[in-house]
Amino acid sequence: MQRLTCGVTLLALMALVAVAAAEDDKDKKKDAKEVVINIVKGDGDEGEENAQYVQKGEKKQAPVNVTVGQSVKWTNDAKFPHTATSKLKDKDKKDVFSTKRLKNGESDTILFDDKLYKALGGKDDEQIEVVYYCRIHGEDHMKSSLKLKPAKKDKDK
Ligand SMILES: [Cu+2]
Repeated sequence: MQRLTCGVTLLALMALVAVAAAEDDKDKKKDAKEVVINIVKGDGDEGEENAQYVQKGEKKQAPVNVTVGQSVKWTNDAKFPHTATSKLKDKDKKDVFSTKRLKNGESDTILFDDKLYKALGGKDDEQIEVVYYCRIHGEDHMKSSLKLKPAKKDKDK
């Protein structure tokens, strides 16, 4: 009887582990799809005009790795309105990408697909640096970058 109980317990445990592993995979896939950057107040009295672009889970601004196919979601956690706008402009002098004007608490998401990678100057599967800034406060106050690299190609090609 004791052995039976033991076996059943073991089976239940194995099932739990399997479920936990599956959940883990799901989380990883979700993480892999979207990069989250929070716009937060900078230091000092002029911190609102010198807000920082900080990746979720990080403490300070730094270039953020993005793989082609991922989305980047910018959320404004600061008081003043801000944007995340590509430094690069197209031939009509329009932003290659830009979030909308984000008020406190608002978010905007941009998909960095292959088309956008190429529009940003990407080619030959090279990683590129994508500089962006805040259109409202200017790049002297708010500027950061993404390191955008193509996804690994499938083996069959
Ligand atoms: Cu700003």
